[in-house]
Amino acid sequence: MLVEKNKIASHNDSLLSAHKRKFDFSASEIKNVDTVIQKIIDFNIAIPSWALGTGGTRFGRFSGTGEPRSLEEKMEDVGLLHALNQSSGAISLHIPWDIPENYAAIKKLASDYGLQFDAVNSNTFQDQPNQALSYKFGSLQHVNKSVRKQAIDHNIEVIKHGVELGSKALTVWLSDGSTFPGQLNFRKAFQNTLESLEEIYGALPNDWKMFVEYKCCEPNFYSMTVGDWGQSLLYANKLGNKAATLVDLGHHLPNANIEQIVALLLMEGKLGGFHFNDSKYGDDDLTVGSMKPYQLFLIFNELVEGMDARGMNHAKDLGWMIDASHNVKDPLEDLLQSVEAIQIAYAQALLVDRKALVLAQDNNDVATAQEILQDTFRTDVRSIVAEARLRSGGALNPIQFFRSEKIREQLTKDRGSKSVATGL
Ligand SMILES: [Mn+2]
Repeated sequence: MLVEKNKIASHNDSLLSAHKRKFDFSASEIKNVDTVIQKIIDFNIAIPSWALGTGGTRFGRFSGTGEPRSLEEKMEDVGLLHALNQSSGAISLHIPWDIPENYAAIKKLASDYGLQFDAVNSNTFQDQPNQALSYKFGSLQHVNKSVRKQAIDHNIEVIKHGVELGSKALTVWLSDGSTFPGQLNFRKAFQNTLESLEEIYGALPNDWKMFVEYKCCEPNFYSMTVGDWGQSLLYANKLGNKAATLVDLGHHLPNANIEQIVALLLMEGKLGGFHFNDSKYGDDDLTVGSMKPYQLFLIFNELVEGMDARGMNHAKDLGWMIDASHNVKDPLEDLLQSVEAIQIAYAQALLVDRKALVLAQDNNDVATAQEILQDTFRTDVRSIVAEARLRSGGALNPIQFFRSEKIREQLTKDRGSKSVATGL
């Protein structure tokens, strides 16, 4: 389903005068507002193919309606999001849930929707039907070489799919670890994993990156073989220039200072990409910015400062992706909220008075440093983000448009009320 441009235009017309009032006020307070808006326009966030259906918990899954039944329909959904916000112009595929049957047709569909293919994701955290060997006791770390080989081959196959589609990165997230003390020799598990990753790394094309994602716990509850940024960085450093750490906001122990992790990884040139979500207790996979918006802003503050210090392009030099699961909300509405939360935090980070902050830091003026950050965080930039959407052809209020145009109802009519997104 393609959103008609004239419908977005009439939606925007109906909201224009109220928007203009708010925008003129906000813009008058911001230096170089057009530069800020252009940076927001350039900044796209990839949508993972698994976030388009209703997720579930280990207790149950309560499906929505009109969920995408195929890769083509998942792309249709991302195309819808991108049409509304003009900032979701990439999809991240999960193999084997989304194996393309016809590369040319899928690439044509992507270009019809204005989408790129972001990082491809491998899956050795579950067994697939007809799989020869089980990952019950790990994959790349496994004590049995043949299991490791099977997992390595899978990752290389994922790279091949990505090459056909024009992806430039492989994200490896491992559920490997142990659940009870004594189950695993940590050093052997690390070395097996490193050797396996080296083989996968060897199959990466020259212009590709490998993102090593870490997670503190779950599904293993005693040790994770890539459990934190230190372990991920060890692997990435040993692997080489094409390997980097991927930070998923939900994969830390409670109260971890994620902004500091981000700052140091960036300093080392080893931050590869981001998985955005939010959480209160663990890997809750909640809507970005719904729990800890100040933390999100502080992370973006480090990202902008650190990327500028290295002369990096904000939009292109790191991988930006949402990684969330929607148990009670419409996935598309949730993703629209998530993208907007990211844009707000990014816009605010662009507004931080860097010179004043450095001066305050150099003078140990703690109160001023705090004032600078909090004052920026409390600045309402929603109309600036809306203006970026307006200028790039998106909707001033994507969720309002989604509802008033009855998009979910139309998808339900097309796909049925009992469709289940593949892979979940
Ligand atoms: Mn993730």
